[in-house]
Amino acid sequence: MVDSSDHDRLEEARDQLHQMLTEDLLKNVSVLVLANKQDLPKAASVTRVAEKMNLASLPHSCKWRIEGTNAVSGEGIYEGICRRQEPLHSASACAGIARLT
Ligand SMILES: Nc1nc2c(ncn2[C@@H]2O[C@H](COP(=O)(O)OP(=O)(O)OP(=O)(O)O)[C@@H](O)[C@H]2O)c(=O)[nH]1
Ligand SMILES: [Mg+2]
Repeated sequence: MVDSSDHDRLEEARDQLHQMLTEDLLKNVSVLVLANKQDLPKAASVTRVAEKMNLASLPHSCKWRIEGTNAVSGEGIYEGICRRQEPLHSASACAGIARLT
């Protein structure tokens, strides 16, 4: 879960995610990114969070999906977790970013 309104720390989140995914043990994991605080006016859009997190550059073996959430109301969280069985977008499917907004 990342704070979409904390623009500076999105870079830190990006670096942490990409670093973690270089670990051998994590090489086959799927990634669900919850772009939280979507209700705040200064929040980056889900598309923008995906771009800032550089999701499209994750290794091709890594399936990922991004979902906008509001952790206060719960919006998006159920959808994000309950859709986990659905195929995630592969990193090569850049068009997936647009479909997720
Ligand atoms: N408006 C809004 N507020 C949220 C949301 N999720 C969490 N919060 C509020 O954010 C506050 C906590 O902020 P966080 O960013 O999680 O934590 P922090 O104190 O900034 O500490 P860090 O973990 O270092 O970022 C609490 O008051 C939560 O109620 C959300 O989706 N929308
Ligand atoms: Mg914070």
